[in-house]
Formats: sequence, C-alpha cells, structure tokens
Amino acid sequence: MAGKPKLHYFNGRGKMETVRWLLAAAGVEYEEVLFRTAEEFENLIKGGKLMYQQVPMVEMDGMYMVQTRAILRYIAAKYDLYGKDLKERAFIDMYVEGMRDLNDMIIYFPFSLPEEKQKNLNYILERATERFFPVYEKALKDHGKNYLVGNRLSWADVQLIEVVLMVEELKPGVLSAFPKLQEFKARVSKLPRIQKFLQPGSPRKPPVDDASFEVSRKIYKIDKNLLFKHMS
Ligand SMILES: N[C@@H](CCC(=O)N[C@@H](CS)C(=O)NCC(=O)O)C(=O)O
Repeated sequence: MAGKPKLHYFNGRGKMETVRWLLAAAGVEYEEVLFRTAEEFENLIKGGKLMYQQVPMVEMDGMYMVQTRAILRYIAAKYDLYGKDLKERAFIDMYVEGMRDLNDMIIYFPFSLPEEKQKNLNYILERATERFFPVYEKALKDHGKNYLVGNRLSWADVQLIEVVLMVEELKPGVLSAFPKLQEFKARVSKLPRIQKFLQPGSPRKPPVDDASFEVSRKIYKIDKNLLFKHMS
C-alpha cells in the first residue's frame, strides 16, 4: 500500500472535497479511484475495506481511513497544518467545525424540495454572513496576522478558503461586507499549492449541478424521504 494516498469516492465534491483541498495544500500528490455507478460502490463495500460501508475512504500509510474528520485530522497533523500546541489545535478545531457546519448545509442544499430551494438558499446565506463569516473576519482583524491561527497556514485556513469559495458560488459578492476575508482570500489563493489547485485541470471538482446530483443520488440510492440516513 506504499506510495501515493488513494482516495476512494465518486466523481464529485461531497465530503471528499475538503480532503482533496487539504492534501493539495500539504503538497501531497494522490490518486483518485472514482466509482461511477451503484454497482461499483457495492463492489468497493464488498471488498471489506470500508469500516462503516461508507466513503470517503483514503488508503494511506497502511490504513484504510474512513470518517472525513478523522482523515482530515490525520493529514493536518502529519503535514504540520494542525498548530504547534494543544491551544492552537483547539482553535483550529473550533474554526474547522464551524466551517464544516456551513459546508454541510451547502452539500445538502441540492436535496431541497423545489418549493423550499429559495428559502434554504436564503438560510445558508444568512448563516454564512451573520454567524460564520463574522467569526473569521474578527479573528483576522483582531490579531492582524495573515492566517487564522499561529501566523502560519493551517488546516483552518485551507477549509476557510474552500468554504468561502463555495458560498461565493451561491452568491457572488457575498464577501462585500468582509474586507479581511477578501484580503485573506486574495492572499491564500496566491500560495503556489493553492493556486495550482485552483487551476483548471486540477483534481478540484466542479460545483454540483442537476446531472451530477442525480448520479450521486443513484450511486448512494438516496431516497429524498430518507435524507437523515445520509446526514451522519
Ligand atoms: N460520518 C461519515 C459519513 C460518510 C457518509 O455519509 N458517506 C456517504 C457518501 S458522502 C455514504 O457513503 N453513503 C452511503 C451509506 O451511508 O450507505 C463521514 O463524515 O465520513
């Protein structure tokens, strides 16, 4: 199993996208094993390597790692993106958990019923601009440093730029009231590894559209009425 990490997922963002971002920021090359049908996903389950019969799964360092947050924490710690001491880690954890809450809303947004789509979109934008973005804006403003924690790039910064770009896809200009976040985005986008990941042709996946949503719905056999099953 030595060699590059192998990412097992479908050909879309979903929960794996944050893993792709973090590996890219760490400068780690990886392979992707993308399944495209329910049958291919079932074959992966039958292979017996998915602890909970779920993906994301990352083959790395002799492990078949599952649970997105466990995977992210391992990569962050291994590649020195997880703070220098327990207190920095606690702050990184607090930031990334908030970002995950926001990211999850965006991931589940395509499940909205047509009549609820606009209401749900408004809710996400309200949460982004009134709950989450003000936290990161204030942190950057108060300490006046370039990064959220410890004045060097961490997992929190990588997840912040990812989620900022996702919210901007839902509403361009959403950062207009957040000057520090605008500066942060401009600065971090220019870091060579991040810049490379943002280029067309990188492993970064495009936003979900109706067609890709339908593909993922079929792979995971998602019944809209059973959405809670997919919110673990
Ligand atoms: N808590 C898990 C949840 C993983 C999860 O819900 N994975 C979905 C795909 S994104 C899945 O494998 N669904 C199939 C199933 O649960 O049977 C994590 O964060 O990795």
